Amino acid sequence: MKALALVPLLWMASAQGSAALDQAALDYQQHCQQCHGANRFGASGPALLPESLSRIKPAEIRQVIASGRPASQMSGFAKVLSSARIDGLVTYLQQPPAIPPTWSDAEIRASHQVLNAVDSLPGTPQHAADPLNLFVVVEAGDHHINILDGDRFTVLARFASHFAVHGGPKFSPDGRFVYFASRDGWVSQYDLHNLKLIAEVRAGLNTRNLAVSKDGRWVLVGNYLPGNLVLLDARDLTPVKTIAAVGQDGTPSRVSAVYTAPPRDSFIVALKDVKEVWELSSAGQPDFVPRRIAAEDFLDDFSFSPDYRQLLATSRKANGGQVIDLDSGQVLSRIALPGMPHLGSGTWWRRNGDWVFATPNISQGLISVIDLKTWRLIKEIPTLGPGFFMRSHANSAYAWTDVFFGPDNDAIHLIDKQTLEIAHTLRPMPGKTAAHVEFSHDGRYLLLSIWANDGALIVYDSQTLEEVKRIPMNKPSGKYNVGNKIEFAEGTSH
Ligand code: DHE
Repeated sequence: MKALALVPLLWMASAQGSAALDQAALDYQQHCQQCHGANRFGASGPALLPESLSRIKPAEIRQVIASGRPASQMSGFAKVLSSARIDGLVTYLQQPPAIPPTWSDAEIRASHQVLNAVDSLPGTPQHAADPLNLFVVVEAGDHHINILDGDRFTVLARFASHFAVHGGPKFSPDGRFVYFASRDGWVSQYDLHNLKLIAEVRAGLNTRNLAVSKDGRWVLVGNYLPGNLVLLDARDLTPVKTIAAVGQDGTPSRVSAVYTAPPRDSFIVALKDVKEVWELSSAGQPDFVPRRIAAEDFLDDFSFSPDYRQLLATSRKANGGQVIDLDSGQVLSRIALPGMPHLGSGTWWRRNGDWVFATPNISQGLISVIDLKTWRLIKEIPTLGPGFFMRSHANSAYAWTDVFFGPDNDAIHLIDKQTLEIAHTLRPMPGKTAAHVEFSHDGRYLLLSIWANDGALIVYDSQTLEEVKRIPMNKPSGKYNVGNKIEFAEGTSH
């Protein structure tokens, strides 16, 4: 891997490489910058910075430049640029820009747009659906959001999102507003009563996720680029404050993730490049000065215990997790988690009266189940391949988990929450990835994504496991039930 990573550097250092990069810079100006911005920060097209492209393999970048992206404005350049010049562009886009990218408070403010004034809109739902049983469904294939009536399973509204909405959208405590974060840093606020966009702001150049305070007054956004937290007024996303992610010793960091901890009336923040967890109180008149908790490792992701007093945190580089007590700030325990758990997508439930937490692992086909009293790993459940997401509901006997990676990615396992055995394996659309479920508010139905461009949203009866409805969609990814989310219900992600 290291040798491969050196290749572009060595190539750049050569006279041939440097001439090709100069040509690529010219090609970028001529063919790309109109949509992707002079500084590659993005405009009508997405940002093309190394941070934005790190998840995409060079071969895929090349394919998109050569052939375009279906259902988007990105056309192919294979007839305009030679193969060597396309290669040059691929390398150029993966290099940091000559001037390090910045996104200042002034730029955040300038990007802020109120599209509909909340005061001018009715304060009650202007549709006939149950507002607590609406689903917000992200359609990743063509970057759209669907609002679904959770009783009739019909689409009430569909609108374009910014490029690559990632992570769970978060809701105001009354369920009226939903807030989305895109990987390119755009935050959008949508009114579920009036089915209208309220406001947008670009809070960063590369964003991880956002959280809404317990009282619904604040939205806090965590960024990789620049490494900071951006505080917004939840009424209309007016920028309030930027908090640089800098460790106690002055080391700058990226933000891995930010979550709200309602019983603590605070935000909890994981930092990726310094060994600290931050707690920022949102109670009363908060100053948003972080309380620093020393961690034993850098944190990529974490999940809370049901009472929000402890957090189970992981570093993807390390082979394990650490349990941090948020009150005392002490590391309580270390847990063997062998396969890069995606903790934000884990879930907990009661088993024989005690809480257990279960998480899939991105690099190994197993589910780790942990006793939340002793923090002991009580079971590793082998699956058909590594998974991403896990979900359940207090009224369901099963935790549903996908096999996101590998040849069995069309399978979905239903784990019996008491025996911790796989009770059923479904293959809803053979050959197509089945992933991510969300239950209706009462737990009677659930929605499952067929994660493909010609995919679908499948509605199941959660008791009989019968298919109730299939709605065609373009790579539906996450979906979120308003009632479950605002109640921080057992089984859903927080
Ligand atoms: Fe996610 C949630 C991190 C890659 C789809 N993902 C999250 C959260 C974190 C996270 C910290 C919780 C945030 C929240 O909900 O507020 N994800 C990461 C990564 O570090 C990782 C592995 C690599 C990366 O570069 O980001 C990663 N995630 C992906 C994907 O490739 C997925 C499958 C497709 C995509 O959209 O990029 C993906 N992540 C999701 C989804 C959620 C999510 C759908 C929300 C899950 C939920 O049910 O709440």
